[in-house]
Amino acid sequence: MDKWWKEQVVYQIYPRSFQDSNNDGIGDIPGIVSRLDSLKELGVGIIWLSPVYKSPEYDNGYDISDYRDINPRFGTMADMEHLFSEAAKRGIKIIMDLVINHTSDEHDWFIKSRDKTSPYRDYYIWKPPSEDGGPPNNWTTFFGDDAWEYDPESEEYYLHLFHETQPDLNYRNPKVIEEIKEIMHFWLKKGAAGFRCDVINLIYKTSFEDGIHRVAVRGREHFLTQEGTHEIIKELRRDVLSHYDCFTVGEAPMISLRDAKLLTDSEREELDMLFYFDHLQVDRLMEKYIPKKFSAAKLLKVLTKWQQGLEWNAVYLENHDQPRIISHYGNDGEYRERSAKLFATMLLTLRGTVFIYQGQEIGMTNFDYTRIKQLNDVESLGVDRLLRSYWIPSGLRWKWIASSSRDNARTPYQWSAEEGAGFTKGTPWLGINKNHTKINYEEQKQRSDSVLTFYRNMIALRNSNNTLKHGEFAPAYSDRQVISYTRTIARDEQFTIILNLSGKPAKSPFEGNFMGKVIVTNVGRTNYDGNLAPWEAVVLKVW
Ligand code: ISL
Ligand code: CA
Repeated sequence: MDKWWKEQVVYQIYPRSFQDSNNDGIGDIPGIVSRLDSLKELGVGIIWLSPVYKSPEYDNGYDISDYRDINPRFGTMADMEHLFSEAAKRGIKIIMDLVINHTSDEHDWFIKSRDKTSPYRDYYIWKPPSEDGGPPNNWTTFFGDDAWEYDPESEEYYLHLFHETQPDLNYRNPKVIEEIKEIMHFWLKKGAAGFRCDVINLIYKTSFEDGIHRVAVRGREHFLTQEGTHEIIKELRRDVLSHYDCFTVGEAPMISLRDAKLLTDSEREELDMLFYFDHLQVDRLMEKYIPKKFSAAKLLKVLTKWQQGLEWNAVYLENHDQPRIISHYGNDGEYRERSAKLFATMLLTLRGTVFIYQGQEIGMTNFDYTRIKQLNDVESLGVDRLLRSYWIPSGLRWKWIASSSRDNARTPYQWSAEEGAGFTKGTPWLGINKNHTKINYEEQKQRSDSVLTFYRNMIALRNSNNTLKHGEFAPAYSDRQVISYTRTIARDEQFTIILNLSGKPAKSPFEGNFMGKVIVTNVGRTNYDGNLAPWEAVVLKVW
């Protein structure tokens, strides 16, 4: 059998929004334990758990103040150990979120590093002001601000590529790398089956020269996937990961295919797979937020580039940083369920390890907020400031932010139609979408034509079919509405997948002379005649 992590579907849990068990309005670990049976029924084999470590939560846990302890708002270490064992009883493994590009500014290391004479000073990137007394260079963060924060005590700046409460670690310091190895051993010994490696392609900064002029993330050419990063990942794999039966999936903003190959080709022994972003930016300028026209043909081109370009992919359409796919590329109104099933079909027929994000399996939509004050996300608020500095009027700012904000994916899970959506009986930390009365797990669990049932069936098909897991991907057809691709194991089996990514009827070129048995449909089709209804997905078994 190939590597077990190529055979299973992964389910990402964002703990603060999944299930609250003590009615403080925040999801927690005991809440996750209480929902494990629903994940088992769904057919997932691995959970990716977003950070539950001690944190002041300026970036909702991606700012860690103690890697070896649990945020009391999520529970205790005993709760975490109980989650590992309860998941294992159900044959479910858990990978942890490894956030090592930066820590929280409340981490003990950083508190000590504020003292210029401390041995921890060199754990971070401290620099004196430039001649004019300003920041050491012109870099800017992923959240729209300057990347340097001045510390009047020690009269130097420290680097942070994200929020100012997330100081970047210094990977030129071997002591930092040794600390990270110990943290990885700690969680692997606890039972973690591997790691999702947060912004792993940013960790090594080759130089601190000014970056070329850009609107966002200025200076990236000095820290995006540098040679030093490859060396460190190889070392972590050699000294830690290779001693356990585990896997890694890197998250790599702005990654090129060339660099992604270097990070994931198996003979290089670095990462096992990678989250890239291109396929979710087909209708966006500058990574996110600024919309441009969607093109189905462009999406197939991008999917093909990555499906054929990498030895193995991590395939996903949603996570805690992305808008809900049916609101982003689909239709979250009249054809909500049908378009949700279309994207389930796309996701579960692509080659690679499949990642499903909580709520995607019940067709949750973007939030129903109407103004920026309702948002929590530090990125959305930073982008609003950045757009305001370019005199973008507030109405347009809100339109762009509402369509891309990370809070779209962070509204509490909609378990039932009751008040609190079955997520909490307290006041939720983030507003629950009012559409939970219609879109919820309980309502769909028993319904044979629900999005949830469709995901369960697609996952079962995927889990049982070698061609859908390992078959070769090839583009078959595309136009402004329709994309089609095949999955093939030579002399064994071939599927053709045809997706109408539009709200209008469409035709595909396989009309008439096309043979193939319908094995998946989201419109109750029994035989295929080349016509496609709005948002229709069909999978044909050709031979
Ligand atoms: O999608 C993004 C870039 O296009 C950003 O939303 C995201 O911040 C970036 O991908 C990095 O994400 C990761 O690191 C951040 C944290 O805020 C995100 O939640 C995490 O997924 C800093 O740790
Ligand atoms: Ca709670």
